[in-house]
Amino acid sequence: MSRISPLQKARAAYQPKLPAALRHGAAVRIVSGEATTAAGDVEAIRKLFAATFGSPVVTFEAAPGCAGKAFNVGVILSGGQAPGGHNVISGLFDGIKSLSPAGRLFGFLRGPDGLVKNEYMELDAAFIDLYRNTGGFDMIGSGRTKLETPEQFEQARANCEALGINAIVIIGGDDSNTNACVLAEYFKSRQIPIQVIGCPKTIDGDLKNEWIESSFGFDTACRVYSELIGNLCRDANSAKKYWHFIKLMGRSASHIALECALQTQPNFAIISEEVAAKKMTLGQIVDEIVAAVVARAEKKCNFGIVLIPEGLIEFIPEIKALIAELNELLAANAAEVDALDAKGKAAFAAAKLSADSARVFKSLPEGIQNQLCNDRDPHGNVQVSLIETEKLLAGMVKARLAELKKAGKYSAKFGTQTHFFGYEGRCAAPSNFDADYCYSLGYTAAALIGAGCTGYMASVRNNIEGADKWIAGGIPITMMMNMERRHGADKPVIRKALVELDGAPFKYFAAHRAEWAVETAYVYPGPIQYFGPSEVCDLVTKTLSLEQGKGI
Ligand code: FBP
Repeated sequence: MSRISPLQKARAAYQPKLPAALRHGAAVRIVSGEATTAAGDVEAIRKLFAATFGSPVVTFEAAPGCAGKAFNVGVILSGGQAPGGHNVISGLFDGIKSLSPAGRLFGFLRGPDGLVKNEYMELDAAFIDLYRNTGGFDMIGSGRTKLETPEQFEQARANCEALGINAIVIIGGDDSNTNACVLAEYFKSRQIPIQVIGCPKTIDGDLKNEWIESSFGFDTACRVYSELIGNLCRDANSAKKYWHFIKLMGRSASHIALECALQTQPNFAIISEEVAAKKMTLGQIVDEIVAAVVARAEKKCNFGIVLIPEGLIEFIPEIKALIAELNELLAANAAEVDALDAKGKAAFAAAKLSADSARVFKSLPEGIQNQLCNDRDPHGNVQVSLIETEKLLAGMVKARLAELKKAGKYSAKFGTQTHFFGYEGRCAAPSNFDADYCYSLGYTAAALIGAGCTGYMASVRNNIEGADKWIAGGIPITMMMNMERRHGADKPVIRKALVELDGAPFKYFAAHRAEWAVETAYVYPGPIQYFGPSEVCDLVTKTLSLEQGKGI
């Protein structure tokens, strides 16, 4: 790293805060709760995880002067980038060293692949110092390889044994933590002395439950998007000539869209989970946006902001059915379809689809019809996340307004701009919250390793309070699992958290959205503040604040 920015230099000196129980090091006193079960399908989970099932939730108490033993630990970053990953590794490093200075940390390179292929580097103090409080996963890289086969587990065992590694820490989302649990079970059931600990990562915010209040990176990513949305709100309100349609990353769940709506108060925000619950059609969504545009036009406000969650398309029942039919149809006629040009493929689909799906397909703009037929993954499935829903909705709203104009029911001008915010936020320098939270998660992982735990996820709770009041400990991963149908088979998985329509964050949004639709009630959050008064630097998300019963 040759040249660093002044902010990065100043930020390197930031000392993340730790929960009180970890202030004296990662050698802690363990407080064990009751034996646990599973989130669902208890008997099936018990059977599949006979060695690790039922472990108690553990929390820590400080044990000043207590010494630990030397651990060699391997760490993996898994899946999409999320701000704070480097701080999890720094916290883990410092925690291991607090147990014993002889402890060593190895980083497996480019994700789970590194563990299987034995591609690694030892992480020493000087190297760790280069990455403290920085964004990104470039320290050791990440990857999306799934760790799930016995062959991979055997490779992992052999590679760990060769390096003298006693524990593996997997930093990942719900799937990666599910795999961490399967790996822990594999080792424990065979008396292989390698512990496995998971850490909850993903900007999507969908890895959370009673014990994991949020996944790391969600806070920072939402702040970056909200800053950008706030800037667009201000631009819209200044120029008064555009409606901005903004798609936000987040895969299936709409947590990011909801949090950004709570931070910026846009004119319209779609929450996919509500669309699915109300079985809304694309036409109904368009109608609702049109109603807001018309209402604002009556107040001479021919501008606005619409937030769209990345996963929306799959939550619209009629589009979900269309995509499923298209997947079957195009796969079954692959040879014939492949020989056609883009237009020909769309015509083929329109002719062969069921009447309902053909109607929906024909109602879509030509560009989207082409995307549905042409942009397919190696398995032949539509690549839903590539569909430009922001352009789709902007185009459909425009077409509907043109009809209204013809009918003499609307006379204003309607200009649009479209945006997609996703990658912009995934590698931002972690906010104070994420810097502290991630460092604490890494340190907690070290404490769990020191206490001999395996099959646990590091948990740092009570995040609404200052870090000294945070509760650090470990949650048995089996406790978060249930059985779900995946690729034609029943699999044990961590239950994904979607936006709850009876949860406080959605209720707050629902109670205010009618006013935000018509009024110009924007809030401009501005950029993340790393230095300055605590009330602007040490914030938590609105989602967390509302979920924990505090106002916003
Ligand atoms: P994770 O679930 O692995 O944390 O990934 C988050 C995410 O940023 C999603 O929001 C997005 O849909 C996806 O990754 C994009 O993946 P890719 O980096 O492969 O384009």
